[in-house]
Amino acid sequence: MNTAARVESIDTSIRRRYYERIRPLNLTPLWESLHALVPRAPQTPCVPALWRYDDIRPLLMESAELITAEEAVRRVLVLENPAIMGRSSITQSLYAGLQLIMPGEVAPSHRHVQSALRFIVDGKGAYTTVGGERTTMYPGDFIITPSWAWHDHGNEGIGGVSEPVVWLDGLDIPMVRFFDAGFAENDDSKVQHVARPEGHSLARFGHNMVPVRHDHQSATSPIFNYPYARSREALAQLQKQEAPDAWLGHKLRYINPLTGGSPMPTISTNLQLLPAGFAGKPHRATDGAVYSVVEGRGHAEIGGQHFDFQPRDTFVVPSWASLRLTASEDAVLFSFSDRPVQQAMGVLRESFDEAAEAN
Ligand code: GTQ
Repeated sequence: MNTAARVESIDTSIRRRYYERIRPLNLTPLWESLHALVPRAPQTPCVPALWRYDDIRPLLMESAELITAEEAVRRVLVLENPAIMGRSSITQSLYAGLQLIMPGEVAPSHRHVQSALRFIVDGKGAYTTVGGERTTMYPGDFIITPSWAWHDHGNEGIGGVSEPVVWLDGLDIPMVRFFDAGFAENDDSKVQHVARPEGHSLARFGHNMVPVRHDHQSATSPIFNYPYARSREALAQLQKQEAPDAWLGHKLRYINPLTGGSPMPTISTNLQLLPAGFAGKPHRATDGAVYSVVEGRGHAEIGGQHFDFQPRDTFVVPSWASLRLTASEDAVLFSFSDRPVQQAMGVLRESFDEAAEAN
């Protein structure tokens, strides 16, 4: 027998004894795990899931009787992917949660390396202050807290309305944890000093114009509130003017006006309109995504599983799971994913062919 033939016929128990001998030296044989380490196609442990707001809202309101926003620092129910419970992750790279702030409450000022987005789901009259500028939050607004920016939230009511406000938090917590790059600080004061008038960033950067002399250096967009009224108006115009894309409907991505890239370095965000009667074709991408339903009812078929959605629901589409969207009424969906990171790595893949349903 030549060497190769002799080795191929070796008893696996001999190999196992060898593995036991190398383990104390912190060594492991690649050939036992190679296929799992470099799979032929993405093998996410995450599963599709939908969180019904009608189920969650009473539980969120109950949380306000258990703990104040101030004691909690952030009173949030974390949306955990059911297949990876205990990791505060909705996908491997993204965190999502529903944050509640009651009238009169304050969520004290702090800052951290993790970037956050807020997508306002329910109620109005709350504000967030980011790096010295305050913005009042309305349903459907997409608001950014950049990495390391001071931020506090409050709810003082507006126009005589005083009601609980709930938003979807999306953060890159799992990414920062993966890189072990997290730092955080509490502020000296609970509420930040407001240094600039409300709407200042939007006036400077939010009209397809930017100040000729500005010193914005950050990797995050200089706009930190993308108001729903404006984004919705764009979709309404498009709906009148052109046919919807067969896969996505009318889908726009938010941009950093200084770069044309995503408003946040780690998270891309989108708003899409599915016209009543829309029956989209299946598509998939390696960036798993979180969706928040703003308007309308419809259906998402995610990796072969079926979910009916209605306003304020949240659902998650795992990496490389096929997604098919249909709408019985005009429906508007906000979504976010780790796309900019995958693009920076050169690994983003997506498929819009008719065969996306296979696998
Ligand atoms: O509002 O600062 O859902 O720091 C998780 C961590 C929200 C926030 C979250 C946070 C925040």
